[in-house]
Amino acid sequence: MKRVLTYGTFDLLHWGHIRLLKRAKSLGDYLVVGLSTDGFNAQKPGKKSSYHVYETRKTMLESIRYVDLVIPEVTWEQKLADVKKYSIDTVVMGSDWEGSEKFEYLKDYCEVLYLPRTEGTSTSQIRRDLLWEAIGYREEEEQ
Ligand code: C2G
Repeated sequence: MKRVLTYGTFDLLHWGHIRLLKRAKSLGDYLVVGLSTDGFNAQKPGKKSSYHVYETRKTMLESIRYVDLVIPEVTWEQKLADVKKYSIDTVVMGSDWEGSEKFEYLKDYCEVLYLPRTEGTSTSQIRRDLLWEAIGYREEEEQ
């Protein structure tokens, strides 16, 4: 039983998230997702507060066929404890995390893999697109 672990906020769940989870699961038999809590997100530099609260994001992730367990991510430092507690063989992240010291140190304890990000989509892109659409809509209304 090969066990895989990944982390993220997974807000406004989109195709990039689903592809990451699908590829992560294909690397093993059991996928654990460390889901950033609202409090932890508040500590991430430059991260807006998520649209969906933790419980909503957790419920959405648990409904995805590739996900076997969702655990809270409350600190940057919990990863090694998670790897040991859940007997993780492989930690997987998107390539935007490639080489990050937040993950590289885990290589002494398990495999660490970075998978190419899905281009053209992101939570912030979705937010921007919806905002512009709303602005455009309002301009049409005022004309
Ligand atoms: N991702 C992706 N393609 C996208 C967007 C995201 O492959 N277009 C991947 C990210 O690389 C990450 C995962 O999907 O591996 C979750 O993305 P986020 O929710 O944005 O996670 P992030 O805010 O980077 O939090 O301790 C690690 C952090 O919790 C990761």
